[in-house]
Amino acid sequence: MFKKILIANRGEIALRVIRTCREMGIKTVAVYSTADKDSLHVKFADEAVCIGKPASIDSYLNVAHIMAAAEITNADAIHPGYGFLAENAKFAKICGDHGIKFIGPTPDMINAMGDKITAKQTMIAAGVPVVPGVEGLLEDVDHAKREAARVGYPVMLKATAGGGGKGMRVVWSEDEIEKAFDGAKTEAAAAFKNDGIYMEKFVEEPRHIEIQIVGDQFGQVCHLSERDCSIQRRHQKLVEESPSPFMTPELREAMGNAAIKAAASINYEGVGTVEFLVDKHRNFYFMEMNTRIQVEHCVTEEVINYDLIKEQILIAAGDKLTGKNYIPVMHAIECRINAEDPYNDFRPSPGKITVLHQPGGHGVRVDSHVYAGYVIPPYYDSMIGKLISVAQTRQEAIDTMSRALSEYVIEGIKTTIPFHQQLMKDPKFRSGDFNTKFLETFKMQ
Ligand code: MV4
Repeated sequence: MFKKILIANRGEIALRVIRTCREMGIKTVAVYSTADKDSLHVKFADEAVCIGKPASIDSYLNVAHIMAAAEITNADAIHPGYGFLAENAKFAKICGDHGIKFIGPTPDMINAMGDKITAKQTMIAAGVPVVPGVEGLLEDVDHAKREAARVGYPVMLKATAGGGGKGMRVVWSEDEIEKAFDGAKTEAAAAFKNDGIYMEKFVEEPRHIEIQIVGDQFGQVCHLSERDCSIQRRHQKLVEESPSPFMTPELREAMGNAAIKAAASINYEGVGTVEFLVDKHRNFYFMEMNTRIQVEHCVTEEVINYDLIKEQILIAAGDKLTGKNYIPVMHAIECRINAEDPYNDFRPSPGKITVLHQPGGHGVRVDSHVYAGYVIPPYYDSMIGKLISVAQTRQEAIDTMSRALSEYVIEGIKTTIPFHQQLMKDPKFRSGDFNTKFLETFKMQ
């Protein structure tokens, strides 16, 4: 087992990893930017090393500084968390080259899923359902026009280096395609330095349902059931839950098996998530695979009673899986608490938290790095915590969430708490009748 893990991240996920390490008797090293010197992850780790100025590029993305911190503290593994370097194959390779275990998949596995066309071709070969469309890149506008006529409008143009909505366009008819193709290409080139575009049939009003998987170093892959992440705004998830209100035992079995096939086809090692689009007829299609721990991993932990960070560490150290898949025995909901103003187009609201009271009690979990007096820096994402409710049924989990939200006091900044309070009362949300378009028409009262 590892003796000392460096956490190449900040905020709540750094704290989350430190907590499990402490339970496992593993020493921890925090790294931090000058903007984060007063952060809890710095205080709670056994050691802490400053790795640079506030901008991510100078600190949490600065590979040389992070490797130097690992060498001087004698860390034998690095946990990347999510975001920053978590899906950076070059960083995973550099860790290996320095004899430091990267807690996650190998560089080859990260690359296989990082390029979306490659990933889709791998899925087709593995027998995982994908959205019908064109295999490979679109050469030019004329090629796009010919293929769109064959696939049938509406179609979607996507960036092969994309994910998260950048370089993506819906095209409803031929007269729109030239502008959409050029726009997607320009946007992809600017965002990813890769302007490769491909085409799919547009799936209307889909749900976003993802399957958590885990694979060991010996080729065994298991699934840990689904999370419904359909409550998103501009590709930012705001609420996740498990089980999905749209799930059936048959669909779970089929999607679970597809996710296992997807991961097993690349001999996947570590925890990962296979994202699917699910249409109203319960047809499901591979969308992409995330080769990291995700923000919303907690809802899975709560419904199957399983520490996913501990599992990541055990697998990285060479433990074998039992081969068992897990089905939810509870219902969990996660609300992302962001320093944003929901009455003002979710505008970021960094600054000092003057008063803080976090909820507690039966069925409530808070994963957060903030405290009274903490100043939220403007340099990073605006998530300041996650509130998770757990109960035997969905209705009870919603009621527990409403109660917990009503106890949450954060003064000095604006937060997404009022949004979540309103959502928990929404009849459509309460009935489970929602898809990825739900928030487009949601209005704050
Ligand atoms: C789609 C789609 C409909 N049809 N692909 C959004 C992010 C990127 N990973 C893929 N996305 C989508 N791909 C086809 N063929 C609709 C979306 C989409 C979406 C997906 C999941 C959650 C929220 C979304 C919001 C808008 C569009």
